[in-house]
Amino acid sequence: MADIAAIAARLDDAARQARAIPQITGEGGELPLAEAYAIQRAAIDHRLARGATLVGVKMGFTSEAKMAQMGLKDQIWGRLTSDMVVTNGATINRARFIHPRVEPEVAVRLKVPLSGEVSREEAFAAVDAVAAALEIIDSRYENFRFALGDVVADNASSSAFVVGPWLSADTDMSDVAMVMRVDEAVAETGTSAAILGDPVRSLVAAARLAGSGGLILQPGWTVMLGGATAAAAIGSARTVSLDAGHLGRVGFTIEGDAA
Ligand code: 0L1
Ligand code: MG
Repeated sequence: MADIAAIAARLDDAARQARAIPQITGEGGELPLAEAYAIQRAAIDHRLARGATLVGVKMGFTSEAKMAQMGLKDQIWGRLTSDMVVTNGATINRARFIHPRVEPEVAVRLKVPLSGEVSREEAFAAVDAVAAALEIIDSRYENFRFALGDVVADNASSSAFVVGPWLSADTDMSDVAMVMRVDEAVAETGTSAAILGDPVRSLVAAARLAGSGGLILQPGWTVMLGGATAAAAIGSARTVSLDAGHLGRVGFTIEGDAA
C-alpha cells in the first residue's frame, strides 16, 4: 500500500514550488487506481486547508486517441479548485508552472447536483450554461512522464483553467470547430465532437466517476469536459487564444520566466 499522505504532500509541494518530481511508479512500481484517487484527494485537501475551495471537476483522456495511447477504456477525472481559476483575458505568471501545456475544451456550469449513473437527458437538464474553455495542464512529474496511477494522483495534470463567456444551456456544443493559437500562430485545430463523440457524454462520465469517488457534482460548479485536440506546449509562449465559433473566444497571456 502506497504512503498516501507522504505522496500527497510531495505532489502538493511540487505544484506549489513549480518543481518536477520523479514519477511515483518509476522502476516498474504500481499504483492502483483506488490509491491514486486517494492521493489526489489528500493532495487537494492541502489546498483546501490553505483556503481554496472546490469549484468543479475536470475530465481527462476524453479522446479515443488518448485512451488508446494509455491503453485505457475509461476517462480519468480531477478536482478544480478556486486557486486554479484564471479570468478570461488575464495575465498569468510563467513561474507558476513547470512545463505547461494547453488544451482547447468545452466547459459547462451546473444548476443542480449531479451524481452517479445519469442519462444524457439528465445530464443536459443539469446544465446551467456552456462555454469555450482552455485547460492548462502541467504534470508535476519530470519530463511529463507518468503511468496511469501517477497522473490520477497528480490531479489528472490539471493546473489552471480559463472559461470564456457563459452561454445559455441550450447552446449546441456537440460539434464546434476549434482553432487554438499560441503566440498568434495556429497550434491546434479540431472539433468538440472529439470529446467522446459528443461532450455531453463526458458530463455523464463525470457524474459517474466523481460519484464513485464519493463526490457529488454541485450547482455552480464548472465541469471541464476534456480536450478537443492534443495539448500544445506553452513553456515559452506569451499569448494563447481559442476561437470556438458560436461558443466564442477565450484566452490569456503569460508574463515572466520559469522559476
Ligand atoms: O486533460 C487531459 O486530458 C489530460 C489528462 C492528463 C494526461 C496529460 O497530462 O496529458
Ligand atoms: Mg484537459
